[in-house]
Amino acid sequence: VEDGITCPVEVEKGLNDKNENEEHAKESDSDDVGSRTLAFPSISTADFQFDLDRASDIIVDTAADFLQKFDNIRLVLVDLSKKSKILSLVKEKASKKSIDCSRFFTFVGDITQLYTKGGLQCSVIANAANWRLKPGGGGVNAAIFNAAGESLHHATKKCADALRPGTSVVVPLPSISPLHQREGVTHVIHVLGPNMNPMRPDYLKNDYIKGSKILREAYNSLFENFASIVQ
Ligand code: AR6
Repeated sequence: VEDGITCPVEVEKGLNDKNENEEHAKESDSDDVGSRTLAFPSISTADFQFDLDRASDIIVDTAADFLQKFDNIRLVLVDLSKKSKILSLVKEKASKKSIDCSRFFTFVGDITQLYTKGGLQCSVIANAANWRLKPGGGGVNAAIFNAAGESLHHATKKCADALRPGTSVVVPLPSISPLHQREGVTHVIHVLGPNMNPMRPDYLKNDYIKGSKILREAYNSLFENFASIVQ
């Protein structure tokens, strides 16, 4: 074990990892931690092609700042695969920063099935959206709009028409949505991150000064919006 690691280096919390999942399910039942939990994907690092090393620094920094300002909340970075590079980078960097690992951790699973498949209760989930806030496309945006059904589309339209890079919008998820009923998700926060993919709008041409600033703003906006729901 290296110096400076305050939490044991965690084994991957996968969907097949019964012990880890049961642990979280128990916590949730005892004090309703689910209503104070935000699950979020790594914004901009797949379709938008943002550098993973820089993104992981930004995730750990902004999460650590946020956890200092608010106790009583929990942040969970989610990705689909055990082999996720962003999850391992974030885990490694978080463990070196003395972040409380019960309040910030990584989880392997589909963000639309965290409770039913993983036993993890999260009332709020974030989406890596597109600027028009349109369903489909691919990645986590398509997964969330598909799982939530038409009602998320309607609810989103009531809240905003579009997003600027670096901003987010809270959408209360109607109780008729399957994602609300099955998974207990009460809010979706759409986040638009910086884009480094030449085939997508607002392409930043590898400008990581601008890109990193926008990614930081995106996470700060996401976490502040989450805090406003919980408070
Ligand atoms: N559950 C958890 N994580 C997921 C899931 C899922 N179901 N699906 C993907 N991820 P991306 P971006 C992870 O590409 O880079 C869309 O088409 C994925 O492995 O969804 O911000 C939008 O419409 C990665 O770690 O978002 C935009 O146009 C992370 O989620 C554009 O892509 C984000 O990957 C946004 O691109």
